[in-house]
Amino acid sequence: MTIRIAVIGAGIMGADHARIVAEDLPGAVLQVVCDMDAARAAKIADLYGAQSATDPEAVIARDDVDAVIIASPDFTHAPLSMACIKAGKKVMCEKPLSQSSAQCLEVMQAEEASGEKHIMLGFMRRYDPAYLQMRAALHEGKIGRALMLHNWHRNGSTPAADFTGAMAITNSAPHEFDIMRYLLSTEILTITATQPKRSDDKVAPVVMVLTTADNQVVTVEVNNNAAYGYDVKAELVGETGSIGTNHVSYTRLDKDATKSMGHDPDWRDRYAEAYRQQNKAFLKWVKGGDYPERASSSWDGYAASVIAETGVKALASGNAEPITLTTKPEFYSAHKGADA
Ligand code: ISE
Repeated sequence: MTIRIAVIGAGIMGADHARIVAEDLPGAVLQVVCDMDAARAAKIADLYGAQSATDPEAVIARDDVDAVIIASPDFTHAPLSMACIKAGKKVMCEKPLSQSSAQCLEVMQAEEASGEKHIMLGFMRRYDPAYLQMRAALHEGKIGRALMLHNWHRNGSTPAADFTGAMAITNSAPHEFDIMRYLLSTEILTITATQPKRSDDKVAPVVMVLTTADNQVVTVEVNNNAAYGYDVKAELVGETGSIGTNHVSYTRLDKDATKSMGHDPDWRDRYAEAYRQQNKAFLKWVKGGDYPERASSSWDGYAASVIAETGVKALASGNAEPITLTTKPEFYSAHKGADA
């Protein structure tokens, strides 16, 4: 059975998910691309012979749509995920589930009331080979007990013109907030956040230090104006060793007595394989598989949202702020499922 997928949002991520579904996801067809900008929806849809639309709720309800990928603006993620639950459609929702943890709780309550999982979140680093090898090394005892996790998240320039320091925490850092919980299999207890001052009016980096329920320390630098390229890396430090990402280029240019390798322009290139694997896992689940063990669920989306909200508070207060999660519903307990 070919799964007919609707992609909601025809911006940077929606266009990339439409391409993956249409060109690199055997067993799926790109049925419709939906965007409030009809011309933008049609431009992407026409590339792949799909239909286009402008009403997301109507698209979600369509009988010829089996599953949904939400890649519309952040504020639409929770209400459209709720619409998918109501329509009985499984959804891969780009991060964040919501920048409001209260709204995440509403989605969780609706999902639990439906009696089955409907939502996978687009924290694609859980499907990135580098992070998976780091997690495997930890589980195989290669570095001993985890002590620290260092993260550097650098964009060449801010993803949006009105980007702020708080958005570095709520828009970019949720990737780190999710992957640190997945790598370390723990919850986060406290967060501090601070910024250096730039000499210009660009958004300065945000540096965060977090502590975990297993007495570990996690550092996160988010620099949305690194200038030199898209450069995301991490290092997991254990008691007997350390393992870090080592993203290499496909080529090295030797010229003028210089060796040089390029940085990726943005996340779509750096995480191309992760997005592909994530969407494969989503399709397998939609086709009747178990909920993917690696998947980031609505609970994980809620946890990332609480950490982000607390990080913004810490940036303002200058203090270490406690992170308080609600009791995890049994519904979201460790899911044993198959992954692609
Ligand atoms: C963007 O929204 C993403 O999700 C990217 O993965 C991240 O690296 C970037 O900083 C965000 O703005």
